[in-house]
Amino acid sequence: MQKFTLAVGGALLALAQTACSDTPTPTSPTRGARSAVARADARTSDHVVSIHDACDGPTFMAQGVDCSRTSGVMFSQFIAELQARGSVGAWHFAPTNLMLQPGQSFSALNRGGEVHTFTEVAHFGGGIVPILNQLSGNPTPAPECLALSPDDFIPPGGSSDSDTPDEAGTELYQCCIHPWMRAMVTVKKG
Ligand SMILES: [Cu+2]
Repeated sequence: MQKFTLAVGGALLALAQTACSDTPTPTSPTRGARSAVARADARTSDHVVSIHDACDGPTFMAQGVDCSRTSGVMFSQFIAELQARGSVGAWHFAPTNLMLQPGQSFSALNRGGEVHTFTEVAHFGGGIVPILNQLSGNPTPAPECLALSPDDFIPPGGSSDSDTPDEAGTELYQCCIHPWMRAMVTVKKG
């Protein structure tokens, strides 16, 4: 257990450093401004996919994992559930199946306490944290998750850019940190 927790903390720490390396100064005012813009984006979209987690701030922060919530699922419980089930229920997108009329827009809003991504992939796969890939049974990263830019990381309270798919069909979205967090967005035929 101790090995797992250290590995996850280290991986996410490395991830945070990588994610910030391209941005000049990721100070909290900048992040706050971006979140405000992002929330406005979510408000004006026709549909919103909510990003949920239940991280317990104190025990996650102790492992080097950023979490803005004050209580919830303790880090040890998170790892135990992931080991037992390959997923952690409170970490999910809602809805998991979104139906759009042609021309409608949508965005994803982070209502949790951790950073997440809402990344379109051709096929569901693993993300960028090897230990979470392993414990969730997604050993091979989705290629799209290996080509993320700093803007793809959605902080608590932030949202993805509003998107209006221009073709009927189904798109797949996943979190590139917690690869069991998945959603399908289907645009009906006009
Ligand atoms: Cu996530």
